[in-house]
Amino acid sequence: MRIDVVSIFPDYLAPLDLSLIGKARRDGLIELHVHDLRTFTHDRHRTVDDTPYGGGAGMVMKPQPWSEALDQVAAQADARPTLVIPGPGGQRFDQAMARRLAECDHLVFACGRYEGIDERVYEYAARDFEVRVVSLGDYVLNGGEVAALAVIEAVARLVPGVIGNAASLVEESHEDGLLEYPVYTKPEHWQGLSVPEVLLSGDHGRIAAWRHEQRLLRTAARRPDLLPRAAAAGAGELEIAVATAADAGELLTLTHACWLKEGIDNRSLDIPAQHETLQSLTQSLRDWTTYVARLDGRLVGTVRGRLQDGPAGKGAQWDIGRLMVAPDLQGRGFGRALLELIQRSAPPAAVTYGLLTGAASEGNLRMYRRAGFRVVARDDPPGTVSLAKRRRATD
Ligand code: J9T
Repeated sequence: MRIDVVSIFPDYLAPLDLSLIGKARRDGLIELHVHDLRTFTHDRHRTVDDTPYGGGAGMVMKPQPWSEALDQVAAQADARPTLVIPGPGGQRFDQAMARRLAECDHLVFACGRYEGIDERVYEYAARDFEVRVVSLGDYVLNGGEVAALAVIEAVARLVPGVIGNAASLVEESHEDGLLEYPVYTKPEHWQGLSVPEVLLSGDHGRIAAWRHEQRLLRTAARRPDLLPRAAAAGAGELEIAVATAADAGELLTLTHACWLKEGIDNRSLDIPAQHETLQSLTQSLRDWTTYVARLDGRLVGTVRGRLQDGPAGKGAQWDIGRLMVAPDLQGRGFGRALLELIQRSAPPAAVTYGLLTGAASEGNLRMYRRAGFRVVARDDPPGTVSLAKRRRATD
């Protein structure tokens, strides 16, 4: 792969001589050329910027040095290169984009400074390049150089041969939409902190299951926006996130709407969910892991889980509750998807799943039986059925 970078601060790109990327260059896997934009100016002061037409703060990069720099790079290109212009107004850079860029034979980076590059440069460049404006995220940098470094590092390591161990590429964060599991090395005890017991067990099945659960938990806690694609696959167009206090109002409305039907089916007005208040519900969000599911922004479903001591001597149980789907959207598999999600979110300590439903809630009972739950108690409390299921390593 050939990479060209055009910048007024070529020294900014010096780190590309180091580490894996530096080695890839020395091994001939990556050919890197850094160009100083000022060498394409023709005045004594080597001017690259000027005041904006229409007024306003700051300076704008002049088009002429850019056209000459890009002409020179294009003249050295075999095919049509991709021109990446880092900028906060660009398409968001992610692992999928890194994979696409890693397939290009020739990438060119145009690093702007000041208030931006004269807009005509983008059009001009499109004659010889596939132009992509790329943003690292929703923040502003002083120039495109640091962003170019990040993109080059993410892309170059995907070029075959740059990273020795191909498996380490596959196993990484973002490759399958989930964050990485936590890792530990020796010593086993350090500063009063221990390595989780499961990792020392030598039981590869248990270790794999634990790592998967950790990935789900971590993704739910830190990046719930990634969950709909990964953990909640099958929930269709539902957007799933971990509930926050900001969801409490809508959640309360959904709870009352869903438990009205439960109350009618079970001829009961003393189901706790019917008496939930904004206050009690907000408190419950602290005690439980609660997911909310939205469809086009509307909160249409929820489920929650909490680790409890199981029956005496039987290990901890992941208590599942408040599985709800808005009455007008039932029967589409959303409930099943939420039930699946909450089971997969159980922490490693859980050996069973448990839940409770109304004795007359036929639909619920059918869904839970299909999901592998079996009745373990009746009428405790009166009018309810308790169901449980052993957790399998593959859950
Ligand atoms: C000048 O470039 C930037 O400020 C920039 C580039 C890429 N991503 C960003 N978020 C900002």
